[in-house]
Amino acid sequence: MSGQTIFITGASAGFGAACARIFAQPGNRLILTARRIDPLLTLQEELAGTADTHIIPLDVRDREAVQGAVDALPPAFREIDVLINNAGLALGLEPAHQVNLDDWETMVDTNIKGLMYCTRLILPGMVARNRGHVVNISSTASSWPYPGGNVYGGTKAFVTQFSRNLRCDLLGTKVRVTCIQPGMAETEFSKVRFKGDEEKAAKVYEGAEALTAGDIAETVYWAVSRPAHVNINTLEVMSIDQAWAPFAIHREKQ
Ligand code: NDP
Ligand code: 8X3
Repeated sequence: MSGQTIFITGASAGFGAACARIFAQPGNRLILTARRIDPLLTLQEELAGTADTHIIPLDVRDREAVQGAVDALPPAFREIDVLINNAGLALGLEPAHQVNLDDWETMVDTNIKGLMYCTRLILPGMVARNRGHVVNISSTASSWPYPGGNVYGGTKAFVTQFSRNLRCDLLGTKVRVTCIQPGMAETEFSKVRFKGDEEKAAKVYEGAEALTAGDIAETVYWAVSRPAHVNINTLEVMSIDQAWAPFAIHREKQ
């Protein structure tokens, strides 16, 4: 895993930052992107001496900015080997008929369109070099519905199916595609979902041992470090304290 150039979206927190830490090895070059520059600078400082890093303040919803960021990569960082499409978010848990439509739009723009832009702009180089790996962070919410998961789960279902379709398009090349579907993991995810309400966010994980960002980074690292002829298609990863619910049945009062 040395000599790799790794482009990570959403590297300012959670899974993305943990991926940066695990891939930070001598000889690797990390491109760390997110909207917030301060945590990226802190991470860059932390990783100094372990890997070369290039940080880019980037909102993946901004197609031109993604194009500009890819076009302006310094020569040493241009040949991307691994793209970790991780930037994403859930907003709210309201039922569909009460939800804030702007929140739905933000999730679509980030989780679907942002991931599309990064993939479309970085993939041609991988195909031209006949080498590369796209890792898409989906979710258990892509397969398993839950109340309030409405558009968030829908965006992650897109990520899962898009990953499979990419595999079809890339057949005949040596470019790999992996889709990771994590379950409940304690990061800034719930704080973002509940718009800064830390108490509500903490309740999501209360009394249970959630996955950590490091668990998911290890999973990504494992998938990427398989021999070049092995493609890990999809991995669903859950905490031991999480499982599926039974079917919900509404009963009229008896
Ligand atoms: P965090 O909130 O801790 O991290 C999310 C990251 O995404 C941040 O670095 C944030 O950076 C970045 N991000 C959000 N919006 C944008 C944007 N428009 N442009 C660029 N970067 C953006 O959450 P997680 O680490 O948990 O989430 C990472 C991914 O994992 C997401 O796709 C999420 O849906 C998925 N996931 C999370 C699970 C969980 O339980 N935690 C489970 C399953 C999947 P910044 O705000 O600085 O832009
Ligand atoms: C995050 C996990 O269950 O909150 O994707 O949707 S969940």
